[in-house]
Amino acid sequence: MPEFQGRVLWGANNIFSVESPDGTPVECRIKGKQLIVSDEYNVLVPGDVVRWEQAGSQGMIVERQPRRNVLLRWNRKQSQKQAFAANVDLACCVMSPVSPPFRPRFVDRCLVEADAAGVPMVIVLNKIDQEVSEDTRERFELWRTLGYEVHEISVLTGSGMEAFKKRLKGLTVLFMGPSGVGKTSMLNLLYPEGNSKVGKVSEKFNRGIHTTVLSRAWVVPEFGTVIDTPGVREFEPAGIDPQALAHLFRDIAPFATSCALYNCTHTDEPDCAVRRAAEESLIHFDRYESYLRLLEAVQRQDQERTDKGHSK
Ligand SMILES: Nc1nc2c(ncn2[C@@H]2O[C@H](COP(=O)(O)OP(=O)(O)OP(=O)(O)O)[C@@H](O)[C@H]2O)c(=O)[nH]1
Ligand SMILES: [Mg+2]
Ligand SMILES: [Zn+2]
Repeated sequence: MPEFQGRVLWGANNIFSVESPDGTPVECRIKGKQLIVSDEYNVLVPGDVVRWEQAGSQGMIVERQPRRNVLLRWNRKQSQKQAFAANVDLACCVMSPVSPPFRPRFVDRCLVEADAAGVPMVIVLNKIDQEVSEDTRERFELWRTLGYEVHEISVLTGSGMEAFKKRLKGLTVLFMGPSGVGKTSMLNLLYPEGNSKVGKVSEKFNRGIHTTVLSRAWVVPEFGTVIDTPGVREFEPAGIDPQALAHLFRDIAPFATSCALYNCTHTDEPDCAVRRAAEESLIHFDRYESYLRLLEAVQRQDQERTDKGHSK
């Protein structure tokens, strides 16, 4: 039986669109039960590389190749971690300044997941044709000083697009962020032929209306691959050990390392070096707040996972 290897572009209801050797997508199903892994909510995600056999006009997926990296989020409904993209060269956390509103803690969480997964991440501020507040500017400055790359763009006016395009060229990139920030608009600018649907921002609630419903990889000829994902209301990184969390905040890590207390959670322990640094403003109060809230989330995940009998 002829056998091939290709990337998963998207999947729905256990049918997957997989790249064939000539680039055209082939509809594939998973052969038997061999790919079912008990603790995974999503066995195959955009970017996964699979081996598949030709079966008439369709394909049968027989194996998932080892992943170079995988991005995870916590699925609260299922109390389980959920992969949403694999083998990504560059992840973009996309924000807008006012409509929908800028959400620094959302960005902090994306950065933590990307660092934990070993995926380089850039922060993209789209819609800079809109007013950018001083507070927002300050937060972006802070990320820059922490070594994170920032791109300020506007799909509407084209501002910053040339440098941004240059940065993405030749890569498999992922767009993630809240609904309505313009992820699909960015994709459409790079690949108008894809004709992807763009939605409006609700005037009443000042947030997106969840236009994109499926994570999907788009192969953009002579450019690269873009994985566009549905906007999420909340983003919770998954698979992170609460003890390791402080080390994933670049500005908190040095203090966590020097914290004399064994197993310190850096919350309310006396003599905690992190807490002291936050009180002395050596750590930005908002970043420390991000840490505290995320710590609660990953501790809660641990509990939910145990209750459900899932392993780590
Ligand atoms: N002012 C302004 N509006 C923009 C810009 N880019 C996108 N938009 C608008 O923002 C709205 C939402 O865009 P989408 O591309 O659908 O947003 P999304 O992030 O893909 O949203 P979901 O698919 O729901 O996650 C649309 O009305 C776009 O026209 C920009 O640079 N400036
Ligand atoms: Mg979209
Ligand atoms: Zn401490």
